Amino acid sequence: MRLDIITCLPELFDGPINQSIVKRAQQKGLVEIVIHNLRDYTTDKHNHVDDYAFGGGAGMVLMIEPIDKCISGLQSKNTYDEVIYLTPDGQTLNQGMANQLSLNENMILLCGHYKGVDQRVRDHFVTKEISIGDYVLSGGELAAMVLADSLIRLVPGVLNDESSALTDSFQDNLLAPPVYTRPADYKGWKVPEILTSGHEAKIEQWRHDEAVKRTQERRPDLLG
Ligand code: 6GU
Repeated sequence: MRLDIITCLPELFDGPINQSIVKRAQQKGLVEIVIHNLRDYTTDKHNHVDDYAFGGGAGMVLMIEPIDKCISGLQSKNTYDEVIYLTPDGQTLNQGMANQLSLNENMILLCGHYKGVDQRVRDHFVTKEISIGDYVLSGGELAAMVLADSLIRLVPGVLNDESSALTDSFQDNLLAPPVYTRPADYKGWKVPEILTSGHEAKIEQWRHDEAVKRTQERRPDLLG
């Protein structure tokens, strides 16, 4: 999977996206993340990426020209399955969307900022608009990192067996069951006996029952 991320704050991507699982995925050659600084695609001498909104009002709007130059340049070299714009008025990300998107090979992620991007970018370049929840962030960068992480861990070979994506919360619309590790008795707080019984089928049944119970208690909306 290759992700081309377009941003006017490239330094933000020096952080979490280069750590841990995502870092290992890149080192293994399973995933390539390329950050593009919008400022590198400006044509004016002050390298402006944004301007005042036509019609007035507070907040700057990202201009179409640098975005066009960046996206068109990428599309002339590679074919992309999606051009995703991260925006609070997009479709709310969930595990089902992450599963589907993880099947794609190449995607462009466009991070909005300030008051967003010129609507013509959305009309003519963007194929999908995604939000990561009903709250407002200062820009699309954190949302792009959240989306990227949720996709990368689903790429075959990225996770080792012990962190299998199949048993995560939200797979099968169920929350994950409780987990325990040694010691089996800590200050009298005991691990459920079934988990140390060695009875595999019973343990699977217990985990499923606990997952359903937890989902009923915390997220009945997931059960429909
Ligand atoms: Cl994708 N962008 C911004 N700016 N805020 C958000 C968001 C995205 N998703 C939730 N809040």
